[in-house]
This record gives sequence, structure tokens and C-alpha cells, in this order.
Amino acid sequence: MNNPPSPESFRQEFLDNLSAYQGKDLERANANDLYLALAHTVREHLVSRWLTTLSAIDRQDAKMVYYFSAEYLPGRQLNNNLLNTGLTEIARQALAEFNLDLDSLAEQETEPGLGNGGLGRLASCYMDSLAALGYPAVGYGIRYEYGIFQQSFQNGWQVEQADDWLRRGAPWEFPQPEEQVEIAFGGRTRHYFDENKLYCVEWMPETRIIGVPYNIFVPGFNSPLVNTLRLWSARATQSFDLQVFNAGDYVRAVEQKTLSENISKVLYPDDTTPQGKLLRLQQQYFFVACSLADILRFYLTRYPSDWSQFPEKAAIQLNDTHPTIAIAELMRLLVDVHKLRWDHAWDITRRTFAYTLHTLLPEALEEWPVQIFEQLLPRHLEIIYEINSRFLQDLRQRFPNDPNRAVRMSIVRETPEKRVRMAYLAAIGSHSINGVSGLQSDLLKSRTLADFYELFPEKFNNKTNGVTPRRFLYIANPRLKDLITSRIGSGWLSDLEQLRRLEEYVTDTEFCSAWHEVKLANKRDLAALIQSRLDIEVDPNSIFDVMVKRLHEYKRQLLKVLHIVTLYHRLRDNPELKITPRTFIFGAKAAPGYQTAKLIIKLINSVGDVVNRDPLVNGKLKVVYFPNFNVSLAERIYPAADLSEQISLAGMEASGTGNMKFALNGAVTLGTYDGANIDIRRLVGAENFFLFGLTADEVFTLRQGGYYPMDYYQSYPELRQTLDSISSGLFSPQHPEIFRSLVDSLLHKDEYMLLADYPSYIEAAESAAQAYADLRRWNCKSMLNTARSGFFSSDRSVREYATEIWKTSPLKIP
Ligand code: F59
Repeated sequence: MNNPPSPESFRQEFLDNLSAYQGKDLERANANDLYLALAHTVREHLVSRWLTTLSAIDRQDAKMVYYFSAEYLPGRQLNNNLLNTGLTEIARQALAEFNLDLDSLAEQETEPGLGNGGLGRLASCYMDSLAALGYPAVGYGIRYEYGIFQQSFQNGWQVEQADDWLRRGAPWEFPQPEEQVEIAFGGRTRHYFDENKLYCVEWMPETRIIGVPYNIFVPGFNSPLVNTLRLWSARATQSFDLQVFNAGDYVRAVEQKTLSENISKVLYPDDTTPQGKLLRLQQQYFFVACSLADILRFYLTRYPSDWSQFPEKAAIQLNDTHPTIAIAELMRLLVDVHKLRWDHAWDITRRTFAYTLHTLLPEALEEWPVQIFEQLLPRHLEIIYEINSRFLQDLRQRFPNDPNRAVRMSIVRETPEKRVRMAYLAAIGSHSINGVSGLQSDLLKSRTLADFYELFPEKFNNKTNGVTPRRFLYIANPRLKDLITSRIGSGWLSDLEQLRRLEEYVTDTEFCSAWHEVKLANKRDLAALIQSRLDIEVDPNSIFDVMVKRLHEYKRQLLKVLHIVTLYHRLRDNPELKITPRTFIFGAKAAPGYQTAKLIIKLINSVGDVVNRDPLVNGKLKVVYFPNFNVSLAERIYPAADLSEQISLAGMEASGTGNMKFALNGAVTLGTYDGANIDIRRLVGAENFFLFGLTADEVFTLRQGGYYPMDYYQSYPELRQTLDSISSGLFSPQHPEIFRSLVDSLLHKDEYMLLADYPSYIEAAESAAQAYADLRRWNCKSMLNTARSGFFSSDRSVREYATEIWKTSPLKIP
């Protein structure tokens, strides 16, 4: 690694960049100019490490990991890159000489919101760990011009605004127009025999699009290696322009140009049901085709026309089904373009791809209407049919007496319309199929993909999710970082299991009170943010009870509301009641078309309006809903949380990763037996976790026997009072009827069994509140949550992927 610069030379580089990139001097620069100059200064320190990494890859002929993901949520880069270049203190000192504050400049950065939630953030945690561990990797994805929408509230309702994240400059990306790739769409196919009587297929597309790659450096903590996040941006081809120019229709030429460039325009803000939108399939194929072209170009410079080594030199991980069309695209490249025999191409393809599922809900598995496919990717549809027909033939041989199996497992579903099931294509075309928590991986085998498990048991495995401790502990929680490091040193940053050494301090009263002071100071910071952003006063000594995640019915934010309203009634009915003061903190975006989710947002805000102002409550309950929850806000919330709400219906949350970030920061979980909550509870100990609710098996049994939510309404007076008050307009006096549909649907259907879990939820939440009243005991729980969360480092997850799926080892860099 290079020697670090002195603060003086860093200062000079900073001034030079302010001049070179912003055309300003210190006197004329605004805060954004200063931030951009600083970012450019930091990124320059990554260039030589990045180039060294590329040379080492060449020299060692290293196997590459390619992470294919339609989404990334990297968060702000400045502090992360300062940490990973070892420049934090140098930059701080250098800036201080100019009377500039590093932390306020860091606040200027706009985060790239190129993902919806957990899946996108996981991709970024894995990129961080790949670099930290020294595995050479490229993360491929889409450079959306507009990321996840910006959320605000108007009269309590969610309002979306376009996320113009590039507006203030994007100092971390390097456009590489000279490495552009041309890809195609539409048209038809031609089948023929060539001069050697070989059967051939040619795709004759209708349109062509250019992908321009943008590189973002991904340095790792304490690692000389710098990996690449390579995001594709769509451009119209020039030949295309010319054609239409010559036809004389200039305006239509420019119109068409816009259409091509729409492909990378906007992230689909939907994590509910896949909607089968043409543009989304275009996005998926666009980034996958560009990425495979890039990968093959690189491979062929090393092994010209020798395909035998390909799976030994490239491992491609599919982040959910979104990039699954890659399987058909690689087959097309190998068979049609490079003229490999089908069986040989299929063997290479299967050994190259591995597939991760992030859901259990069958309705969340992507399917594409055959009609859309045919229009956009006619050759790929033929290839999928061929894969399917060979697959079904094998299947009939193995299960000759079970024709139904072929109907169930066919990649092509026949009713209600013909559709391609992407999860099945991914399962058939990969050598590995993994879930993201123990429970989910088991349920995939026994339910969601049971038929496939029977057929290919050896492909199934589990890789429990993890999160990067650099961003979510070191950077987000500097006070806790300092306290931990003062006792056990800093080895935990690259070996998170070392946090266990904190266990011996549980009986150290000095340490316990320091632990308490850190949490309190973090809560004061968050209280100040709540005051300044939302004009709500909250008490840092109250329990900070936090639920931040996407808004989805299965995650059950509405159950949290039922709890709050129940407490509200208890206080109203008995104003003298002694209760532990509580601050409920929410953060969640709803998919813009998801009406029920949007109504739940309005309900949370409405309950907050009433509860926060009611003099009878006397400040003992506060409800805070942060608009626009994102990575940057998350980094301020996790460190200040006492209680982590993880209350999905068991069997619905694939893993969760927020649950891990909370535990790492010393929050205690109030949660169901679902996803990675199960692993958290096992590791931190049942006495340091508040468990409630049905198990996944009980949910299954209850559904089968017939679930009657009305029974719970009738048996629990507090539940009845709560539901009646919401239904009758206590929280919406101007429009008493607006929440009735939410309550009616709970009473008559309650798909996610809120009422069944309500009694045990209220009870567990009460135990948590009582436990909090004994602060010394609570601090022990908090400390033990941190001390025993080492398993949830994304370093551990990535190491498991590397050794068990990718079969690759770290790069050696001198
Ligand atoms: C699919 C088709 C069309 C349009 C959008 C989508 C889609 C986009 C994003 C579907 C899902 C998502 C998404 O963000 N999904 C998740 O974030 N899943 C979460 O993944 C985490 C990481 O493994 C898990 O911890 C979590 O349980 C899971 O819900």
C-alpha cells in the first residue's frame, strides 16, 4: 500500500481539486464544492490500488466473482472510503486548518438509492466484504438515473418525488465510454444449416442499444485490494440516429433516442408483486447482456477460443431472479455466437451460475408473460423452450408414473396465461440454490421449491445473511466503537467474533455505566434530529422502540400500531397508570401502487398526531415517523435503538438484515420466530430476546384448520377496543371512515394473522418494557446482544459463499 500523505500534502491536493473540478477557491466554494473536492482527493488515493489489483488478477490468472444484482444500496461513500484508505484523521486535520469540519462535509453527500431495501443493501455489504477479504470481484448492475423515490408526507399521506441523485455531481464514478457494449432487442430468428451442414440459429434483432459502464471503486477495510462496482447506463446507438436522420425525420430520431435511454432511467420501486412490465424485462436483459459481454471479452483475452476453463475462472451469483435471463444469454452466446455444442454449453452454464432466493412468498417469484418475452427476446424464448423440453424429458424418465410433476415443474406455466417462471429457470440453470437464513432455506426445501429439492438435493444450501461491521458499527456508532476498542482492541473490525471478549465485562460496573452513557448520548443525538426535522420533542430516557424497514403487510407495521393504540387506551382509561415512557420510531417506504401499505402509513401518522398531542398521555408515549428512510438515516437510527421490532408473521421474512444491525448496536429484539431472528435468539440467548407469536409450523396448521380472526376480537376486550376505535374514526375525526377497510380486512381475513399474535405480542412488549425499568439488567442484555452478534458479519457470509459455492480464494497482493 502507498504511504499516507501528510496533512499538508493532503491539503494541497484538496485545494488543487477544488480548483480543477469545481473551478473555485476556498472563498467562493459552497459546501457541496468542498465536499466534491474532498471526494476527488480521496478517490485519487484509490487509483493505484485499483490498478495494482487488476495487474494481480492478470498475473495470478485469478478466478473472478461476478455478483449480478439489479439493485445496490451503497450508502454514502466518503467516510467509508476514508476509513478504507486510512485517511480519516489526516483529512480531519487537513480540513481543520481551513476551519472546515469533516463531519459536516460528509453530510453533503447524496446517497445512491439504487435499490429498494434489504436485497440491495445486502449486495453492497457483500461488495464491502469481498474487498475486505481480498476476493477479486465485480458487482454488475444498473446505473439508474433515478433511484428509489424520495418520500415525504402531506397530511400524513406518502407522497413520492423523483430521486435525482446525480444532480449535485457524482464524484465516485468513472465513466468508461471506450468500454461500451452494444446489445440488441426484438426482431426474429433465422434457422438454417451452414456450409458444414451444422444446424444454426441467427438472431436478427430489431433495435440495438449501447451500454456505457461506470466504475465505482470498492476498497476494503485493511486490504490492499480494490474491487469494482460496474453499473451500466443505456445510450442510443449512433447508427440508429443516422438511419432516421436520413429518413428526414429529425424529431422522431430524437424521440427514439429518448426511448432507448429510458432503459436505465428509473428503478422500479416495487418489492411486492412482480408486475410483468416490459421496461423491467428490458432493464434486466440490458444489464445482464452488457455484463456477460464484458465478462466474455475479458475471459477471451486470457483463453482465446478455449471454453473449457470458463467455470474455473468465473463464478456468477444471481441476486434473486432479477438477473436470471443471464442463463439464456450465456447459452445464446456459447451456442449461437461461439458455436459450442448444446450439451457442452449447458455444462459450462450450469457450472458458472449460482442462485440466491430472498423470499418465501410464491407470489413474489417473478414470471414473464411469454408474449412479452417473444416480442423482446425471441431467441432467448426459444432457448428457454429448449432447456425446458430437455429438462422435462429427464423428469419423465426419472418419474415415469407422475405426469403431474412436469406440469408443476415446467419453466413455462400454461394457465392462466403462458408465462416463464424465472425461479425455475434459475434453479435448473445453476449448480447452487441458496436461501438467506436457516429457516428460509429449510422452507424452500419443504415448500416453495420442494419438487426441485427432490430432484436436485445436492444443489440446495443455506448462506445466512450478514452485514458489514465497518459501516454499521464503526462508522455509524463512533462512541460504541471507541468504548469497545478501549477494552478489546480493534481486531473485531476484521474478525467480528472477537466481540465475544466483551462478555467478560458484563460484571464490570464501570464498563456497564459507560455502555449506558454511550446509548444515552446516541439517543440524545437522535432526539435532537427528531426535534429539528420533525419538531417533536422526545425524552432520551424513554425506551426507543424502533421499526424501520420497507412497509409490507407481512412485516406487520399494523401490529405495532395495534400495540400503540392499546397502550393509548390504557392511559386514557387510567391516566394515573405508571408505564415505562416509550418513543415509537418508524421509518418505511411503501411501493407507490400498494394502496393498503399507503393507508397504514396514514394511520401511523394519524395515531401519532393524536397520541403526541393528548395531554392525558403527558408525554409518556410518542410516535415518530421519519420520512424517507434510507441508508444514511439508518446509520443514525440503529445506534440509538433500545428495542428492535422484528415482528413479521413466522414463515414470511426470508432473513431480515436490519435485525442484525440493531443487535450489533446493542438493541434487544422483540420478535417472532422468523428468518434470522431465530439465529439471533439462539446466539444472544433466549433471556436477551423477547419472543412472541406463532411458529411457521403453527401458522401452517392454523391456516389449514381454518383461521377465524373474529374469535380473537371477541375474546380480547383490549383488542376489541383498539380495533373499534380505529374503525370508528378516533384517529381520523375529519374522515371517520378512512381506516375502516383496514380493520374490516383484519376481522374477516387477516392474511398475516395479526390478531392471532396480538395477545402474545402485547405480553412480550410488556415484559420488554418492564425489563427496561431495571436499567442495569437491561444494559447487560444490550451488551450481550453486541458481544454475541459476531456471526452476523457479512465477512462470515462471503467467506461461506467463496469456499462452498464459488470455490475461490483471496488474491495475493504484495
Ligand atoms: C421484483 C419484480 C418486479 C419489481 C420488483 C421486484 C423486487 C424488487 C426488490 C422484488 C423484491 C425486491 C427486494 O428488495 N427484496 C428484498 O429486499 N428482499 C429481502 O432481502 C433481504 C436480503 O436477503 C432479506 O433479509 C429480507 O428478508 C428480504 O425480504
